[in-house]
Amino acid sequence: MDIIGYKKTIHQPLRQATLLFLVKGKKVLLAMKKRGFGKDRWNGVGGKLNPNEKIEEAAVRETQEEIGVIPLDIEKRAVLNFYFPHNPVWNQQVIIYLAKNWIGKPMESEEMKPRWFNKNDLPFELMWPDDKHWLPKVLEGSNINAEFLFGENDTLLNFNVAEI
Ligand code: 6OG
Repeated sequence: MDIIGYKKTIHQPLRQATLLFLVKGKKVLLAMKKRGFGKDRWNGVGGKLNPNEKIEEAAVRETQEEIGVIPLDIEKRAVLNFYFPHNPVWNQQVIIYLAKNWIGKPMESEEMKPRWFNKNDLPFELMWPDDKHWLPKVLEGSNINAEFLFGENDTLLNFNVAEI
């Protein structure tokens, strides 16, 4: 199964989700997901849109809910399409944002436990397998469009990453 072949079998637009990273100088904030999709992995913060919500509103709301800070001046930096042919309800388009300014101090919630990491020392073995292919580029300043095809057990089968 390749990405082009699988995309031909999909007839509705991908459901959207947000993913936001706070950055401070050489550091980036990741959060350990404590439950649900992506449990036990470090990731940015985000989630699905509520009905009638704009994507930027969802990015801000999810950040506030998950780590208790209100991001200001969010920058859209990547669009990632994820395909899971063995479980298509997981198919999603994730919009990546960075924020350099925010109100409040990151704190733990029921869903996420935040921690600062050096941008050049990220815990990729405890992150989604796609992250190493796009997150360093985004943190260095690139804008990215990418697509990833996953197999069983979150195995990354195929991907395309374009800097735009
Ligand atoms: P909820 O379903 O819990 O939101 N997400 C991914 N993040 C990374 N880094 N890699 C992936 O590869 C991802 N797939 C989804 C989007 C899920 C959160 O996880 C992100 C959302 O922020 C497959 O509401």
